[in-house]
Amino acid sequence: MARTLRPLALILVLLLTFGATGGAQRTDRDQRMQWWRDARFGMFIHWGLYAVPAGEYKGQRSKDIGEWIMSWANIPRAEYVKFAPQFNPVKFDAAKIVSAAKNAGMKYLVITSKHHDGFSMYDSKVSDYDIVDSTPYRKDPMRALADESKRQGIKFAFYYSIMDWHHPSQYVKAEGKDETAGHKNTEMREGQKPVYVAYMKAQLKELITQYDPAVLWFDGEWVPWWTEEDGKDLYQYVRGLKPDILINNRVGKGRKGMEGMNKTDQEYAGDFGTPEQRIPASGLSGVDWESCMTMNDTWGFKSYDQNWKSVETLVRNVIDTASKGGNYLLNVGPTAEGEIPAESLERLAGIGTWMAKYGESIYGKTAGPFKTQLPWGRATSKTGKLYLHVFNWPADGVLNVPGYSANVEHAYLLADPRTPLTTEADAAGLRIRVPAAAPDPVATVIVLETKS
Ligand code: H79
Repeated sequence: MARTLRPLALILVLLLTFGATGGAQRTDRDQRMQWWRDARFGMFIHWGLYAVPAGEYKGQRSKDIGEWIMSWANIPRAEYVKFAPQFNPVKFDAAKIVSAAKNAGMKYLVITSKHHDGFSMYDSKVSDYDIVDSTPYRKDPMRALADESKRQGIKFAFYYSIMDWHHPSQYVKAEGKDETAGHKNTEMREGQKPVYVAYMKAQLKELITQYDPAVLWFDGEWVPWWTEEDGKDLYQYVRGLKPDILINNRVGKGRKGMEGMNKTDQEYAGDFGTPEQRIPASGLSGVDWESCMTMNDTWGFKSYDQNWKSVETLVRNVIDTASKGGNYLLNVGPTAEGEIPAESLERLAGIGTWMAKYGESIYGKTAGPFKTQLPWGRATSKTGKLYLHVFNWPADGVLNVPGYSANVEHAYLLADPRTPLTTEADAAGLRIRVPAAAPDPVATVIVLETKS
């Protein structure tokens, strides 16, 4: 009995862990995921009313994230709405933002249509609390961004928060907190959930039918009144409106905290896992995931956050993520005037310089074959080719690839394909003779072409 049960149990666990959602065939899923798996690198944009206070309320500053100011500064709705008449992003330039993403080597962008504060960044017909109806700007920047993305050939996508600090269905019940302020959890008023779900569905229908987003990136799903059943229903609703759309795992209750991958006790809604502010320690085979990360310590603009990551760190994060089979979604937080901060633009340009030279090693590539992490860097691969990303260049002119025994036909620097590198195989693995000095201080890419 036990003997026949064991394989069945194993199959069940595998199904629960890697199963696609909503009964979709693996092939359908593979088809709609294809562009996203190839893309590997996208831009996250957190932009909303919170850019007006820019991390400061009545002289109070915080280490906390900018878009959560309504929560950490305990701002009641009636006060927070006063940022709307001050929001006039006259320097917003869709072409400049899309070009910045493209030149950085990003293949898609995901922008906040509505964050936890409940303010809609597009012209919604089911709310007046939006950028067209309640700010002096009176224009729809999402329209401009969607159009410009199409023009420049980059995928356009929306973030949407389930938790809503503005909607009358929700309120806050916490010691010392205003009932109408922001908080990490909202309570749902008796009988109001169907009203709120109908509101979300009306907004999602507007977003999908009018802007044709490639992805819906949900968030704020952890509130106690949102259930996995609600998540599955919303997933099906969104997919029904656009059959090939991609939906993250925060639509339902699958996500395991900031680690972002799904819990494995059942089948959860969503097409990909969402680690936040981290890159998994090792590759995860057979699952799709995307690590989202900030360039400094905030998502929404804060005037005084200067804790910027270096270009070297950011490029290596792109590589690290791709080497583990995931995507990297890197955030920018435009100001209330509508501009990406100069520090972010500089970093995007720096990443772009590296990507222009070495992008082939990232796009359409997946995890390398190594079981343990390489001592000097990372590896990505595609049938017949292995890309070695060297972070720490060897001092003795020999790069050791431990445990690697494939038959290497050609070895060369990706930036110099016509100069062959000498390789020798031995019991310990492969040895590659390399130039004395690192050709690229951020990451040099060596290509190994193998016999298939
Ligand atoms: O939009 C950005 C942030 O505003 C938002 N997600 C990114 C993409 C964000 N939400 N929360 N946080 C960041 C940090 C708070 C996490 C917590 Fe929880 C919410 C701690 C407890 C509830 C979710 C559930 C994470 C851990 C458990």
